[in-house]
This record gives sequence, structure tokens and C-alpha cells, in this order.
Amino acid sequence: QKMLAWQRTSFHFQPKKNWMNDPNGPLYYKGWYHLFYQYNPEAAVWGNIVWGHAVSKDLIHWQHLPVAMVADQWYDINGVWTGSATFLPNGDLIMLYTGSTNELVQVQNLAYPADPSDPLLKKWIKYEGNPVLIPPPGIGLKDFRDPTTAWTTPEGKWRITIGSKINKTGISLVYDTIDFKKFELLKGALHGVPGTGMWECVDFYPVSKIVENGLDTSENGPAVKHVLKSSLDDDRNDYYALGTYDAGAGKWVPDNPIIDVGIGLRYDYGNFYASKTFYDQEKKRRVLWAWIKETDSEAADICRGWASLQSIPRTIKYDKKTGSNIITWPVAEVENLRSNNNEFNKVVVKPGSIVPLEVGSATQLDIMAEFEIDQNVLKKVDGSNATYDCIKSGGSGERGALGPFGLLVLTDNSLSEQTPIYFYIAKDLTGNFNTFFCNDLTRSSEATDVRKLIYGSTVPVLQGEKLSLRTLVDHSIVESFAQNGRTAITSRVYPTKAIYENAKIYLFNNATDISVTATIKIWQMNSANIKSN
Ligand code: DQQ
Repeated sequence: QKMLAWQRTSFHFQPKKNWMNDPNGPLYYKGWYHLFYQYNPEAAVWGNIVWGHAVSKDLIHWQHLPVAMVADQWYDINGVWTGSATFLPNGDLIMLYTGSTNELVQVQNLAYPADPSDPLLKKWIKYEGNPVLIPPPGIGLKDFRDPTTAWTTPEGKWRITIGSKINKTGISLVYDTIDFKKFELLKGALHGVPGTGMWECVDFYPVSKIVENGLDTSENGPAVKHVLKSSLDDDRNDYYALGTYDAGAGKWVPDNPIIDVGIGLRYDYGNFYASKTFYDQEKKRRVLWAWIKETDSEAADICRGWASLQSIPRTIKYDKKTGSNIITWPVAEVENLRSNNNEFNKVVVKPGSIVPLEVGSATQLDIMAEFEIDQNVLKKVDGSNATYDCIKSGGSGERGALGPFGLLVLTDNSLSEQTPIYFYIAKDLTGNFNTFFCNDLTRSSEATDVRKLIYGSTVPVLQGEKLSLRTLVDHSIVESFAQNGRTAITSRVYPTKAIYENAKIYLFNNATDISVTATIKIWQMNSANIKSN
């Protein structure tokens, strides 16, 4: 246990011990942010699921509270599963969640705070008429879970959506309600995509095409686009698409069917699942949480006594510059943990070289880096390899004309353990560039019980933009963002040597034909204050 102690994070949310998975019902209430989460109070593996609960003033420093809801009724005795919060116009709060019944049927239940005057919302009452929804005809008894936050319809009713599947088509069912006790199923679905399987933890919300603020879930109109997100049970990733919502019909259509939900864009191209957003009415932003699972063995989880993290909460916005994706970015409050700024200006990294960045211990960092490349050199390089793929490539060791180049984090002095985060530029025969953003875990640990994949995808780079990345390092998690959050990659990393003061950071350039000029700011990060209950 002691050996693995360093893997515990310092500014990510995690319970003191045991297993955690999905974020549930995040909300802001009477001065406090609340995070509920799927929690096993008994062990560091999934099971006995109840709602863990913690509160924060700033989404960074947390106070753990007693479990909010336990499995004590026939309709949730096999698990108090994922759910979402809705504020009513009078400020009242309701929670809808999935229960796994005594017969393992998935049903939806209603709960509300026992004492709305308690800003900590410690006690919850389950509605006596639960369950409020059972699987409708034609839907599998175990394919009906994770109700969303409700939004209002043009008729003034409430509307929710719930993920499911029919054969291999992932769908999201739509229900209208007046009181959250009786529901009416709409015909068809909000949307469905063949071949995507069960849709878990569906999220559905508006983003503004014009303003920087986030939007409350019921907002709509010509300046709004709607994001539909689904967590695909089959491949354990969170996919989204931008599209148009028809409130009259209760249907949503993707802007581009080629990148529909489940077959196109992801919030994050690493380890990031079962995410949920909420509208933060205090700061007028939409905030995204996600479950970051372990990628070592279950035996290691049990030995450590805990499993899983929550991502750093991110603000989520429509990308006005590209018009084709959203951007996710760590909430501004994270920056309050920054101390000891180290700056490295215009460091030239030649083809095939590495440059150490002296910052002391490199286990708790916030890194911002920009890379410049001589445009004349870029023009001269022959085009040929436009079809690069991070995942199928040879990783950071495979050299191309224009990449890879970037950072090595959680790296020991001998470089035997290293976690590269990098760009790779591919140029086609017509002179067009395609930029990829990748994270190679193949050499991240000498432990043998760790999954060591290469993650990544393309990132849009517009005319005149420098390549930029930001990376948060926190012991066993690395969260990276390219081009201010257009593409993100989160990974869990388990070095055995690159720990404590032996963890270093380097610049590297494995391109054969270009030098890159890097300008970097690196902050040491203070630990968040996490109080036990
Ligand atoms: N986790 C919950 C389910 C949800 C799944 C159970 C997603 O409600 O579908 O712990 O990780």
C-alpha cells in the first residue's frame, strides 16, 4: 500500500478510500457546489452503489459529507445509480436517478432535499410513489438508465431524456412531465445512431453561438445549438455532436451526420467516461465533470484501497472559430493553486533532440506551451503522409518530417519511463496540413499490470494560429488540451521511477525536418484542501 501511496492525487476530487465512478447531480446551491458520485462504501471495486457526496466553495477545495442516498428500497436495493438535478422556477430542487430493483430492473426514481434550508443538502427523501418510470414496452429491462436534467417545453411542461438501445441502435427516449411523478413517453426518440449500442449517461444542453456565457438547460432560440452526448457502453468513451433541436417534435438532428453521436467527436480522446454537465447559475457557465477510471489492475486498486478520480471540472463552450466542435477547459479556479512560475522563452528544439526543463519536482504542475515552426521550412517539406493516426502509429518514437514534438512529463532521469504529449503535423500532396494531438503511454511505466495505449486525434488549427497545449499533471493523472481545448486527452499514468523528486519534464522533437521554438510557462501546483466528514 505504501509503495503505491504516491499515486494519490493532490488536486483532483477523490473519496478518502474505496471505489468511485460517475459524477451525479452536480449543482450549485446556496453558496455551495455539490458533487454526488457513484460510490462503493465497502471496497475499491464496483458494487454496492450508493451516492457519495461532497461540497465545495470553488470546485477545487472539498469537504466530504455523509453518503446522500443508500440502497434501501425495493426499487434501488441493487444500486442507487446515476441521476441528475433539476431546479424548479421557485428554486426547489429535485433529483431523478436510476434504481436497480430487487429484480435488477432499471427504473427511474424521484428524490428531493429533506430540508431545503440546509445549504449542505445532507438529507434526501425518496418519493413515496417511486418508481416514477419503468422500462416502456419494447425496451430491455436493463437498458433504461441515467435520466438527464429536465428542461422546459414550449407548452410549459418539463422534458427529460433517458439513454437506451434497440438491438444495436443507441437511442435516447424522451418523456414529458408536469410534476416529475407522472410522465408521458414521446413517440420515437430524441435521436438514435445504428451500431452504437447502449447509450449511458446521455447529456443534452444548449450552447450559445454568440455569447461566452454558458446557458441554462431550458434556453433555446436562433442563437443556440444543442449538444447531445452519449457514453457508449460498448467502447467506454464519451461522444458528442452539435446539432439542432426541434422542441415541437422532441427531436434533435446533427449538423453533420458523418460525425453523429458515437461515430464522430469525443470530449476527450483518452480516459474520460460517464460525464455530466451542469449550469452554474453563480458564474454563468456550463461545467463538465467526468469519471476517470484506473488503467492498472484490480489487484493494485484493492492494494491501494481506492479506485478512480473525477476529472478537473471543465467549462464547456461552443467553438465560434471553427463552428464544428465544442471546447473544454479547466475551470478558472484551478489557477488559484498555481505557485512558482518557471518561464522558458523561445527554446529551440532541433530535430532528434530533447531539452530538460528544470522546475524541481514535476508531479504537480500546470504547463502552458506554445510551439512555433518556420513557415518557409513548412512550405518546402514534401507532402505525403496526411493519413497519420496517433493510435495506430509507432508513438512518440516514430519519426516523421513534421513530428512528433512536444513534452515528456512524468519522466525519470534515464528516460526509461516517460509520458510524451505531442503534436504531429501531416502534410498531403496538395500542401494541406493536418495536425494531430497524441499522448503515448507505451513507456509510461515499468509496471507490468498497466494498460499502455497511445491516445489521440486530430485538432483543428486555423490560419495564423500557433500550436498550443496545456497539461495538468497530478501524480497519476495527466490532462492535456490542444488549441485552447479543441481536443483533450486525459490519461492515468503509473510510473515506478518517475515519482516524487525523480519526476522530471523535458521538451522533445522527433521530427526529422523541422526545428520547433517552444515558449513555456510551468507552475508548481499547491495541493487542494480536502476535508473528511
Ligand atoms: N454507471 C452507473 C449507471 C451508468 C453507468 C452505475 C455508467 O447508472 O449507466 O454505477 O458508468
